[in-house]
Amino acid sequence: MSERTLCMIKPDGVERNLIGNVLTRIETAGLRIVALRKLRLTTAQAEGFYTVHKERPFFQSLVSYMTSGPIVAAVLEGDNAIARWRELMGATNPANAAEGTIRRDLALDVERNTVHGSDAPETAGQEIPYFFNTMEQQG
Ligand code: 3AN
Repeated sequence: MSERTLCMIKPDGVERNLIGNVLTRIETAGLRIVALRKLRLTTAQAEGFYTVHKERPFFQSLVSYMTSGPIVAAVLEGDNAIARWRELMGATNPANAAEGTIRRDLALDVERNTVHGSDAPETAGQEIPYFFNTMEQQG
């Protein structure tokens, strides 16, 4: 079944000129890029995005990292896109990520792990409109 998911290239990826590397992996895997933008999150926007983690000990550090520089947000589409994008990303901690995944190949540590992907259809349904309005989702 065709699905959509939110992808982010986080500040460590943008800063190290890895946008093209990540987008190439996405396209090579056969996922379609429906929408794409580069932006810098404000503190309030990063806190809002990661609100499910607000009680976690790493929350403040995560927000400060996510606002430290620009990110790239994208909507990806394809059969089973949510699981396929998470498979391409690899495990949250790059030390545990499988060979050939983005996090294994490119991530720095569990916080600066280069990419984000929605983890379920409900999350994708909240995260996509966080970055893209209806017209921007028509690509
Ligand atoms: P994922 O990004 O794989 O869905 P989540 O949703 O559990 O993982 O975590 C969201 C983000 O919070 C991660 N991408 C990472 O940047 C940060 N994070 C998660 N766990 C830790 C941790 N133990 N220490 C520091 N940062 C973390």
